[in-house]
Amino acid sequence: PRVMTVATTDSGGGAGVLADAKAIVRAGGFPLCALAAVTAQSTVAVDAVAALDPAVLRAQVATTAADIGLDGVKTGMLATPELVATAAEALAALDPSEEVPVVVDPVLRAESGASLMAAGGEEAYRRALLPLATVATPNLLEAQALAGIDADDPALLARTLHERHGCAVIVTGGHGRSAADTLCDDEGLVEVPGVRLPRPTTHGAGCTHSSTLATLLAAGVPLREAAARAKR
Ligand code: PXL
Repeated sequence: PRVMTVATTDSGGGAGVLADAKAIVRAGGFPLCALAAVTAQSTVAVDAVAALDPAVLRAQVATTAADIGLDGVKTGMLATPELVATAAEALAALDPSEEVPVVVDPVLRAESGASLMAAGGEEAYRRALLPLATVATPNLLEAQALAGIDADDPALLARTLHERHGCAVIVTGGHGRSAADTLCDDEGLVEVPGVRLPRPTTHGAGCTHSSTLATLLAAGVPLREAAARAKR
C-alpha cells in the first residue's frame, strides 16, 4: 500500500517523516511524503523550525495523488494553523470514491516539551482536520487540549472527541496511569492493552504508532485489529 505522511522533518531522525517512513516500510507499505515544515532537533531540543509555503504542501499532496495514487494517509506535525487548514483542503480534494483512510496524529508538543504548533493550532484541528479523519491518535495531553477538558480520564476524552468530530479516536497510553491505548469508535469504547517500556527514549513513539496504523488501514485491516497491531 502507498502511504503518504503529511508531516515535518526531525533532523535527528527519531520522529517526523523519517520515523514515519521507517514505520511504513516496516509495516509493509511504500512511503510517500508531503512536507509541511523542517526542524533542526536532537532527542532533547528543537532548535529551529521553518514552515513551508502552504501552496507547496498542497502541491505535494495533489501531484502525488494524481499520478502515483494513495492508499492511506497520516498527518503529523503541521507547525501552523494555516498548514493544518491547507492539509485538510488538500485531503478533502482526494477522490471520495477511493475512501482513503486518514490517520490524524495531532502534534502539539514534542516529548521534550518543546512546542511544535503555533498558537491557534487546536482550533484549526477541530475545525478543519478532525472532521476528515478516519481516526485521530492524540496522546493524553493532546486529547485534553483538543477537548478543552482538564481531566486525566482517557475514556471521557476519547468519547468526547469521537462524539464532537465523528472520527474514531485513540487516546494513546503512556502519559497517564495506564500504558493502554483507549479507542472510541461507533461501536463504543475499548482498551488496547500494551506494556510500558522501562526507558526514557520515547521520542517519535507517536509518529511510529500513527504511521503503522495508517499502513495497516491502507492494507485493509479493520480499525480495532489495526489499533492492536500498531500498539504492539
Ligand atoms: O512526535 C511528535 C513529532 C512529530 N513530528 C516531528 C517531531 C515530533 C516530536 O519531536 O519532531 C517533526
